Amino acid sequence: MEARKPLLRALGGEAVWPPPMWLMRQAGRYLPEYREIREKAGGFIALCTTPELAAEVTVQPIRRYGMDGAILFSDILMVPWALGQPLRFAEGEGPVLEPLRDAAAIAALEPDRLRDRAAPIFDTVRLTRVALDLHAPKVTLIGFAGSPWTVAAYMVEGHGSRDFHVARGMALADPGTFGRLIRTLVEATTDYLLAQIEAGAEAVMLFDSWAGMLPPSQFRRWVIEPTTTIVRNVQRLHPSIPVIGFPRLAGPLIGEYVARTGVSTVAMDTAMDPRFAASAVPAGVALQGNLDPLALVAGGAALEAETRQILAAMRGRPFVFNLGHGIEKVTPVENVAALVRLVRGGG
Ligand code: 1CP
Repeated sequence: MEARKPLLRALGGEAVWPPPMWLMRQAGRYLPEYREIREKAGGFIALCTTPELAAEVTVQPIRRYGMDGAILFSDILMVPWALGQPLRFAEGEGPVLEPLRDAAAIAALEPDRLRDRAAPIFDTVRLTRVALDLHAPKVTLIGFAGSPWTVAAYMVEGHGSRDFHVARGMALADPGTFGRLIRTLVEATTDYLLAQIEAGAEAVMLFDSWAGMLPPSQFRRWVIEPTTTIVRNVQRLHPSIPVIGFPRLAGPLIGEYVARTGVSTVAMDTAMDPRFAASAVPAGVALQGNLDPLALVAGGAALEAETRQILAAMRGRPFVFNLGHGIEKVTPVENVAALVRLVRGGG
């Protein structure tokens, strides 16, 4: 029964066609039903930590579009929050953390308290799984976390940034201190993903949105090595749970990333040529991606042409259709419906 879910089959290395699909940030502000619940919750953290509301938002895109995957509604920055770093989501400004700049601040993080603080997030996973088993038994529940490099970049910088100068500077100038933060995050992220799996997540994804700003030596040290440890930790206890890696803008390092980390599936970003990825990654490893979110905003002929090109490149191999980055807030809901019809048609 489990193994028959199309998304799990593809993540497990089967060439399912038409490919299963879901979209990064498929729950969110482009959906009127999301905006309604967000309003009701008050704030973003309140929404992420109120299991009934977060579970409702997680299933909204399933109800509206019938996606193959439901991704837990939460945020990569809920791990720093659960480690005790003050976090707020300012309206129209994105996340704001109290920046972490020295060894003392890193030593004050509390990995021992993560499971306690993040308990409502694991309850969301449990509630969502019950709802899916009941109403959408073919849908796979995906848990997630940010990868240590990307999460550390936000923790050090304190907010989003075009180039994360402070974090990259610390990684180069004081690798001992930065390494300590990364080790804390490896431990915390492992624990956080294991708890999601224990609560019912059937696959997990590691978002490394800022992987591509590092030079190769730093990419190996801060992206590949920590990811490898987390994947090994998860697979040791849960060998059948697929792990999806998203090393955004890794470019030609995508092959090395897959070979060394042992991820089951690699998510391609918008800039990645799917034909290159197919040649760089072993045929048994699934690829996921990578429609330009702006093609989904544009709709019409552009959406159709871009979608068909990806489908043609991926036909015959294990593949999950997705975007190359998160859905844009201005995406018309009817364009998402048109995309689902296109992908279900198989190109
Ligand atoms: O007010 C709101 O509604 C806040 C907008 C929002 C939403 C809907 C944020 C703030 N996070 C989320 C949800 C979210 N974030 C999900 C939910 C599940 C789904 O996909 O439907 C996921 C998987 C994330 C992951 C995430 N958060 C990433 C990795 C993926 C990516 O887009 O690169 C990153 C980098 C973040 C940080 C973050 N959280 C929110 C914002 C606006 C940002 C980006 C901040 C920045 O760099 O400027």
